[in-house]
Amino acid sequence: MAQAKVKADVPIEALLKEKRKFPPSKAFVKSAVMNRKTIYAEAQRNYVKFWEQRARELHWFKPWKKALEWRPPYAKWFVGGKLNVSYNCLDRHVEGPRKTRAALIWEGEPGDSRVLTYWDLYREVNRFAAALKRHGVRKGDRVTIYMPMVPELPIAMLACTRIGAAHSVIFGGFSPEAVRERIHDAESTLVITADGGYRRGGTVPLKKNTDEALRGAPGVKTVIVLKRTGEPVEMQSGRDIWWDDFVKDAGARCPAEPMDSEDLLYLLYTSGSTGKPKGIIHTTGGYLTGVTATHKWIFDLHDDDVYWCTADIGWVTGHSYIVYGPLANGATTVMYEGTPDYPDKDRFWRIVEKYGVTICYTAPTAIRTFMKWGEEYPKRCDLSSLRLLGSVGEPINPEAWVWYWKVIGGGRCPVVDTWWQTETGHILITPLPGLTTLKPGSATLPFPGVDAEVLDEKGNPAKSGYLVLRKPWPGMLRGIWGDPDRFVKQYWSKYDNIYFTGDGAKRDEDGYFWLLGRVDDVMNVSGHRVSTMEVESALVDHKSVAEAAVIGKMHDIKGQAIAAFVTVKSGVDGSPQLMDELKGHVAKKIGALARPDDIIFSAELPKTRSGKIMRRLLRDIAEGRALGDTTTLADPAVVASLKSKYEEQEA
Ligand code: 7RM
Repeated sequence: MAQAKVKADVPIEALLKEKRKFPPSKAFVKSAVMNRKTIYAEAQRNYVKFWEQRARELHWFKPWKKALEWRPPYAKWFVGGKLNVSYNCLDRHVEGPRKTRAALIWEGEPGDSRVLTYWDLYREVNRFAAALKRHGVRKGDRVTIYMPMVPELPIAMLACTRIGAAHSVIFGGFSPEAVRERIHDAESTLVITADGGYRRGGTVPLKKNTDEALRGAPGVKTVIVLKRTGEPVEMQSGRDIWWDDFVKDAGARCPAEPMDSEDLLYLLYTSGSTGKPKGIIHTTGGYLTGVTATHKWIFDLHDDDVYWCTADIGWVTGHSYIVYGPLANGATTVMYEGTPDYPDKDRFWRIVEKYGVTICYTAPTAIRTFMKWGEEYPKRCDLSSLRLLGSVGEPINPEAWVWYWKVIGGGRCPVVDTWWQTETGHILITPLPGLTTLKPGSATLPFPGVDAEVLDEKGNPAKSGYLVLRKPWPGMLRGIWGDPDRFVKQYWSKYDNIYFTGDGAKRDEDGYFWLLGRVDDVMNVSGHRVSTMEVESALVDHKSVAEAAVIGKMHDIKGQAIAAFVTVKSGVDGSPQLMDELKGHVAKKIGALARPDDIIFSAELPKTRSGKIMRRLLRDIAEGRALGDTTTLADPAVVASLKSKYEEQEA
C-alpha cells in the first residue's frame, strides 16, 4: 500500500480552479447551533477538554475518571465512565417533553408509513430487549442483524445496546456467502432477519438468503424472523422463531445495562485492501459522544427539524446518522425502505414534501443520478421545507454540488460535504454551516478538536498527498475484530503514531481539504467500499477463471465502476455468455453492489518482472488514456494488445 500514489490525473486542477464561494447567510448565522468563531481555537488549545465538554451532553450513570488514555494505536476515551446508548437515545427523552415527539418517521416502499414517538420506540425497544435477555443473550455477545429498512431494524439495534450485546448489521444487499463469512467471523449465535424487504417494486428474499448463509454455520442457534412481505418462508423448528412470537410474553420493561465507556458497542464489516472484510470495532462512550456532537452541530439541529438521511442502516452512515446521532439528540429521523425511482423518479421529493423534511443528507452518486433524470422530478414537489443539505460517501464534483444547492436547495440551503469513514465512526472533515464559507467540491475543514493533515511520502506536511489524523478522536475504531496485526498494518504503519486514512487529498491556500479518493486497492462504487481483491477472489473462484485483475474506472454517476480483466483457463472460450456468468458469479459471491460493469478477457495480464499486476496500466486502458510508464513491464506487448482489445469491445 505504501507504494500507492495519489491519483495525479483527477481533475483536481479543475476543482482548485473552482472559485465560487458560499458564505453563510446572516439569517442562518444568527440562529445557528454553532456560530462561535473561536470554537476552533478553543478546541485546538485542549482537544481532550473540548471532547469532554461534548461528552457531558450525554447521560452518564457514572462519570469518567480519565478523559483520554492514548497508547498508540489504542485510545480509550472517558475511562471508568458508565453509560448506556439506548438510555441516551430513549429513556432520557421519554422523561421529558420529547416523550410524544416523533422519533422515527418511517416510509415503506409500497407507500405504507409508520410514525413512532419516543415513547413508542422506548416501549418496543424495552420489550425486544427483555425478550433477548430472557432468551439468554448476554453482555458482550454478538448479534447479527440482516434486515430490510424497517423500524424493527433500529429497534433491534437499540435493544442490543440496552442489554450490552454488540450488533453486527449486514446490509440487505449482501449475498448469503457474504453473510455467512460475517456471521462466522463475529461468532454470532443469534441472527435477526425478516421474510423479505421491498426494493424497486420487487422483494429481497432475506430469510431464504439467511437459510443459505446458515448452511455451514452451525454456531447459530436462533433466527428471529420479522414478517414484512408475507411471502412464504421455511421455518426451521427449534431454530427459527417469528418476531411476534419472540416478544409475545416478554416483559414490558428492561433496564438499561450500565456499560463501561470502552465496552464493545458494535462491529461493522467493511472492505479493505485484501479480500477479507474487516470487522471494525466501535465502543460505547467515545462513539456516542462523537456522533451526537457532530450530528447536532453539522446539521444545525433545532427542535422543529425533520431530519432525513437517505443511507441504508447497513452502512456506517445509517448507524451514526439515522440511528445513534439523531436519537441521542432527540431529533425526528426519517427512514425510507426502498429505492429513489419507485414508483417514479420523484419518490425522494415526495417524501420531503410529505413529511416536511428540513435537513436532507444523501450521497453524490444519488445527486448525479437525479441530475441525469432531470429537474422535472424535484420540480413536481414542494421542497420549501428544506433548509440544509448534506453529502457523504465520495468526493462530490462541483457541478453536482451546485445542482444540489440550486435545484434541491432552491439556493437557500447550505450544503455540508462531510468526510469520514466506517473507521472514524463520525464525521471529521466538514463545514459548520453557521461558520464556514463553502466551496463546492471541498469538505472544507476539520471539525473542532480534529487534527487532520496532508502528508507527503516522507511524512512532511504537503499541499498534496495522504490524508492522516494526528490525534485520537472519540469515535475512532478500537481495532479490527480478531486481527490486531491487520489493524496496525493497515492504519498505523505508514507513519509513526499517526492514523493513515487511505485517502489522497490536497490543501488549498485557505487550508481547505479537497479529497481525491482512495490510494489503496479499495474502490468506491456509488459510495460503497468494495476491495479489488474481494472481487478478484470471487472471480478466480469460478471454474473457468485462471487469473483476474480488478480496477475501479471513472464513472459519471457511480464515481467508480468495476472493470475486471480476466484470463480464462486453457480450453475455455471467453464468450459473451461467460461474461454474463462471471458478472452473476461475483454478484452471488458478494452481492449485486460488486457486479462488474465490464469484463475483458485477456490471454495475459500486464505484470512487472517480479510478477505484480500493474493496475495503473489497466486503469489507463479502461479510462481510455495514453499508457503511462511501461518500462518495468515483463512483456510490453501485453498492454498494447489489451488496449486494442478493450477499445474494440467498447466500440
Ligand atoms: C461515511 C463513509 C469511506 C471512504 C473514505 C473516502 C470516501 C466518504 C467522503 C469521501 C470524499 C467525502 N464511510 N468518502 N465521504 N470522499 N468526500 N465527503 O462513506 O467507510 O463507507 O467509506 O469514502 O474515500 O475513505 S465508508
